[in-house]
Amino acid sequence: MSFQRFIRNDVLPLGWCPGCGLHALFYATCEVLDELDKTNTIIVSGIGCTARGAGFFNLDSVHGIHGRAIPLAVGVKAVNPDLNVVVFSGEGDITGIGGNHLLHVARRDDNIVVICNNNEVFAMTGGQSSPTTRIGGKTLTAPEGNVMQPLNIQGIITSNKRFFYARATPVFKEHLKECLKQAFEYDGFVFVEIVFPCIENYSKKMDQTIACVLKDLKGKYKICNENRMLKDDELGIFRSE
Ligand SMILES: Cc1ncc(C[n+]2csc(CCOP(=O)(O)OP(=O)(O)O)c2C)c(N)n1
Ligand code: SF4
Ligand SMILES: [Mg+2]
Repeated sequence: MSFQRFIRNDVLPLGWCPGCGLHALFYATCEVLDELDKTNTIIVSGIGCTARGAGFFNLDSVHGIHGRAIPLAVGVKAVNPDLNVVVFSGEGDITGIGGNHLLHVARRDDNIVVICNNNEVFAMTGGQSSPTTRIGGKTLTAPEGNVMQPLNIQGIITSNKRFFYARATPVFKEHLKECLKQAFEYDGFVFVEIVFPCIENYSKKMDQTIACVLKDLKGKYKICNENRMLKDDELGIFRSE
């Protein structure tokens, strides 16, 4: 078998910018689906650059509306409990407009996987500040630099009794794949945060080339192999059991 079986080659290219982390994220996901033989997977998304992943996979998918990927996924799981229900959406979708759904799906421990691509901006609409824009990050709506504290996603997820939170980046591919493997095999609510800033509508505007972004990610993050709260500069998995 090959990971290629999970890609809808007839629709490529789907139009993501050169250097965007989404390419590597989706290819790595196909490799993991292939290795686990997860043909029972369905992809659910909202709206945004990340959400266009719903059309990338050679799987059943629901490309929904902005902010409502999680309730759609919960509905799919409720009537098809045997499916591996996987949400792909941006942090604007999942933690901004859809933030209320996130609180409650995590509290209820619904058995779905949410893979949230945190690129720090509303990328598809041109690069407005999002709930996770770093302090000092320059965006369309904060040209002098964001002054607000970014949302602590890990804190929200891990405040529940049962939880699974992972942070990964496509820059460390093997670690990303390990996170996705554990995510697809966990029984309960899973949140995987993917960190990779939007190249075109964020980093470029701060005069950062793709090479700078990759170098920064490689230099900033260390992989934590302990099961504990991750520091801001760590990648890893923190799960309750
Ligand atoms: C209800 C609604 N509000 C606003 C929009 C406009 N809109 C489309 S994509 C988007 C932001 C996407 O940001 P994010 O979810 O972070 O995804 P990204 O493009 O960064 O991957 C917005 C605000 C919309 N489509 N629907
Ligand atoms: S606008 Fe940003 S997030 Fe969207 S495809 Fe381009 S680099 Fe990726
Ligand atoms: Mg975004």
